[in-house]
Amino acid sequence: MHPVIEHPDIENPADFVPFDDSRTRTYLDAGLWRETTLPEVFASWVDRFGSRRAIVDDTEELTYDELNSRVRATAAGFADRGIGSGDRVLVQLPNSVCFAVVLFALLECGAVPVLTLPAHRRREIVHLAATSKAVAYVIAERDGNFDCIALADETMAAVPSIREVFVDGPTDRGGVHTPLSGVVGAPREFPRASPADMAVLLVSGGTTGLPKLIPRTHNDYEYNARASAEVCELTAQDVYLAVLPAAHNFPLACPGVLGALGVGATVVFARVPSPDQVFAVIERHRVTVTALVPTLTHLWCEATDWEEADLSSLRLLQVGGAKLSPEVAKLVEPSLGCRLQQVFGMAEGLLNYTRAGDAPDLVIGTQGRPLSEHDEIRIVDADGDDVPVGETGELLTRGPYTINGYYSAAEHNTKAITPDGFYRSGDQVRRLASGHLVVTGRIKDVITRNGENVAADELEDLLLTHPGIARVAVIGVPDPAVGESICAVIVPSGSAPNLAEVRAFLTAAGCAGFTLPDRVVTRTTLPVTAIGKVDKSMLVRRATERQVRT
Ligand code: OOB
Repeated sequence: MHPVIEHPDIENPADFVPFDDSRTRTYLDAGLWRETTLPEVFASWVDRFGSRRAIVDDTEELTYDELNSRVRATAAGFADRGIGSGDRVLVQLPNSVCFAVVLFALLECGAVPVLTLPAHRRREIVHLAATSKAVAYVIAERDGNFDCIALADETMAAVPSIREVFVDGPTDRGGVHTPLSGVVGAPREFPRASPADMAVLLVSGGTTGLPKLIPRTHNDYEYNARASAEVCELTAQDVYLAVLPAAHNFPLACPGVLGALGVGATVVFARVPSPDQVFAVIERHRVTVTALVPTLTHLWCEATDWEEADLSSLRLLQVGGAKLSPEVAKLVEPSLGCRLQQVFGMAEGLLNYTRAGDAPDLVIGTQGRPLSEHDEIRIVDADGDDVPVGETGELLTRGPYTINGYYSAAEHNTKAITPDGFYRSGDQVRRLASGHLVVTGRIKDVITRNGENVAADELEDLLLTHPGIARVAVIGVPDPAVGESICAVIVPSGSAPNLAEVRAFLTAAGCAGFTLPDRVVTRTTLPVTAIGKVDKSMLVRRATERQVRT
């Protein structure tokens, strides 16, 4: 007997591409999807774990019951202000109890949160607001020194669909800003959404161009978080630290905030990932699990040399978002005293995890294997043909929690999704016989110099083995003579090697002459994206500007 498949309530069919009936049946029959909505699962967590500690930040702490009361009052407050079923609402909040309350309150009243990151600025926010046709924007009053209200005003001026700005914190500027503290109403029941409809809009994590909106359905996102919690063996005894921006898929649902709350664990929100502040948070709350990007992982490992805090409660460090070098991977257990898990994921869906029982070389040297038996993986060459096991190609994927199209992007979707529904990840990977994937780079991260293709990531991997190089990004800089010239941007450790030394080092490592950098630039840091990945497009822009000036 098949459960009834409810069809999503689609405003404009071109905006949201749902799962088709056949795959919907497969995932329901396999018991992966539970034909439920996020507000319903939230209510079930409250029933099961009511008096346990749910969420904590640096100013307050709520049990599941207390969180529920806040969520229900805030949901009613949003509804009283005209926010209703299917309305998109931009959320841009730092890691905090407020973030969780707003997220669950919007879901409760049927709105679709558009989960932007605190580091997004005018360019991204205006684009995301316009594309989602958001009716409201929830922000903090400020983010460090940054005046978020000014950003909200600019966004409102540029995007007429936004009717109201809700502000967490003091709002003494009057007019259109509504203090979140006043968004309170009498709790009530809201109509149930379709589990097949979109629950949240995530933001794509690319390092080029403007971000895209990623519609995740109730069915698929609930499964995403629950299955991830199982793989990470999360239990009610765990304390999960959200230190990457919680609006990002990794700390939100892999298993993150949602996965942790789903098993009755406690979520601790921290705003600052630097060891001098966050190590004390780990000690104070006896944090057991957290998720980081590779650059932070390196920093945390190094910081254990001088920071005194007791990190003995940590049992699992998840690392993902960008390639973790084996050198840094090897540092995790001895420095932080916990198990490493590599996570290769994407907001678009597919997640790969190394598992507790995996041999050390798989944990150090691979980016894990797919979460679900129903994840379909293809690795294809430039013609779209499958490559043999062990060979490199582009990763295409389809499965129970991978999108069928970006939101409101019909034209782009014809390129991003194959005719049979596989998402083209743009990632270059190789699959081992065990099913584990090794990420070797981005398809587009290839520099074309004098008609020869040079893989940036291969040079980066080699350069990282140089003792004078702590971090490196190899980029192609437009050059009228050769098309693109090869530039190595280096963060030195100790004395930086110069161009001749870098070329000699790579030559000794067996690199061909045409792959050697034309230029070496030394920096104290590399720019990063909103989630902390090296921002190569920014480096290329800077290098290009410098070239124009000189
Ligand atoms: C995560 O999600 P996004 O959407 O910010 O970025 C996805 C892209 C992937 O397509 C890949 O290019 C890269 O980030 N990436 C990795 C990686 N994890 C992500 N590249 C190499 N090694 C890894 N371990 O970044 C994300 C979402 C959920 C969980 C973890 C990461």
